[in-house]
Amino acid sequence: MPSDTAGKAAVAWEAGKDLSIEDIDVEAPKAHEVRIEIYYTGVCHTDAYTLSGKDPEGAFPIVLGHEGAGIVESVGESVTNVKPGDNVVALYTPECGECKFCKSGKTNLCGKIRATQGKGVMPDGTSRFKCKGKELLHFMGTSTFSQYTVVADISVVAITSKAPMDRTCLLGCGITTGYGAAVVTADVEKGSNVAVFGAGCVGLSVVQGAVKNGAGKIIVVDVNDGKEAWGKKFGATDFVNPTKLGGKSIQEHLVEMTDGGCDYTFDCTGNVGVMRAALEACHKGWGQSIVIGVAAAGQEISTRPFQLVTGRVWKGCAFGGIKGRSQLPDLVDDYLTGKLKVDEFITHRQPLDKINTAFQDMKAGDCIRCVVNM
Ligand code: NAD
Ligand code: AHE
Ligand code: ZN
Ligand code: ZN
Repeated sequence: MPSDTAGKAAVAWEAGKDLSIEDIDVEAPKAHEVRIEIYYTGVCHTDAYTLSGKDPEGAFPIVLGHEGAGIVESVGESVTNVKPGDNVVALYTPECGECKFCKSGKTNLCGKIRATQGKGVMPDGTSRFKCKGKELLHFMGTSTFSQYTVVADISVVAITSKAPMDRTCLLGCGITTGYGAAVVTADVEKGSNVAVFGAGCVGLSVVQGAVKNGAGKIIVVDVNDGKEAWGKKFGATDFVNPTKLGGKSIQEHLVEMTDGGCDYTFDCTGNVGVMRAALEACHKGWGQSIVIGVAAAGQEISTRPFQLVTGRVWKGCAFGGIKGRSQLPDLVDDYLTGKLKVDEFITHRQPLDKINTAFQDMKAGDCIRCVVNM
């Protein structure tokens, strides 16, 4: 039977404050739980969003982080899908295979532990983390900013040990999200015209997915001119800076560029004004706009209903619509055989004790992803 352990973690004690590196106690995994030694974690904008205090589900103190790779250190009773020593990626979108959602064949959202995950606790309603006598909350069912974390067994997938963990961690969110949005959620058709709003890790991954599916025009839209080269590196055909259109709206410009509108557009900014523009840049009758960006509490999207009456479709996805346990191992194989770019997204690296610098890096215009060595 595994016993309790201890390790370092970056703790968010309060909203809006820097993370603090602490020694924390990590309880042994209970039945259907897995304790992972996290080796590497990415830092995603969603971590910064929750830390900012704008996430209605955000509560403190908490161990953030949801883009992590590591090795299974121990397992609780009745765990059959992974074993100590397995290389794994933590999954904030679990896959139980049994719930109404998993069985529907229509979504990757699993309902089994979503309620407790959103409250920052394990499925039995308690936390496995303690620091200075206080319980710490879990985040997105993963809490990868800790050297040891405990997750539900349905929130972890074993992958080949041939893939380096300092890269596979990024498959825990950003890359899979954008790539899946293009390849699974939109299922972009060959020759179709695509516009990607926001060329961060998520947007560039959409570009990668659109290239894979043989899209025609792939137009990157970003307010940062530095993102033109990034878009082209991943296979975009065009770049537009919407602030440099001399008063013309971005939707009007894209409609002109694509003979009536795009077949698929993707919001990868989290800005509700951009989401509207992305919908309105779609082709009448069939254009689809996929919302990926996370907007803060209280923000709402709007458009004239006429946009939908005339056939445009507004939808969205989490984790790209990818089912982590079923589909992530194949993405790792694609990476190893050179079919999926991963290394190219890593622009910055930091050690755990510099994780606050990693957050600053992320907010700088030249950062695609910063990987933290735990
Ligand atoms: P990022 O900050 O690295 O990239 C966003 C890009 O958008 C930047 O290049 C920025 O210059 C650009 N941008 C900002 N305002 C713009 C505007 N008005 N018009 C055009 N471009 C604009 O972020 P990221 O890591 O790629 O994440 C993108 C979004 O996706 C975030 O909101 C994040 O929280 C969300 N996200 C969602 C999921 C999901 O499952 N739905 C998963 C991961 C991330
Ligand atoms: N708690 C937030 C929700 C944020 C959100 O939409 N999260 C995405 C993943 S972002 C990863 O970087 C997600 O998985 N959504 C589906 C779900 O079930 O949470 C809020 O705003 O309330
Ligand atoms: Zn994320
Ligand atoms: Zn399920």
